[in-house]
Amino acid sequence: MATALNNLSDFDPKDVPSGKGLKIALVVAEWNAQITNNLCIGAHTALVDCGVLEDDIQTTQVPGSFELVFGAKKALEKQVDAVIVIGSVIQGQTKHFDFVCQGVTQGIVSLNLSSKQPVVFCVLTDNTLQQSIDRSGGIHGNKGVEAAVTAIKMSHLAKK
Ligand code: DLZ
Repeated sequence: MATALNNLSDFDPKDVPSGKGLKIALVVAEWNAQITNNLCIGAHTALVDCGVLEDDIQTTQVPGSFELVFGAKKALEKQVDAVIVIGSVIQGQTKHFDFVCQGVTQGIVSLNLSSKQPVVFCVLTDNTLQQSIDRSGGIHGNKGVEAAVTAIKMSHLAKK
């Protein structure tokens, strides 16, 4: 897999278009909060490192990853340049994992097809808690950081 040998979260802000003036919404699921809080911190820090003003970052919490779609829809109504949805779904003993993953993925795809502003997908879908820890500030970096860089790049693309 892509992250097996690489930490993809290292980046130089000089290689990223400026985030100055961009308004970015973070929509964060409360389920697996230990993971989503770290992803949120990673995204927030990277946005600021790229020039986004603290006042231009708005953070909203929703109960679970399934609710990220509605949270993103509401955020898009507020004239933001991009939305990052942050969640962590961890495989359990039932099929709930599959339904939540499918629901949030298809919902975000659908929003991206209908919205002028991008919605960036920062939802970890792991088999174990350790895999999620490794990707939220652990040995495989922090996917929140990568989502922030993606949000800035996509915001610029949306303005073209
Ligand atoms: C119910 C549920 C389960 C079992 N697992 C997770 C999970 O691993 N990660 C997550 O973000 N949310 C989970 N949820 C909650 C659902 O996303 C959703 O909040 C509920 O089904 C209510 O719509």
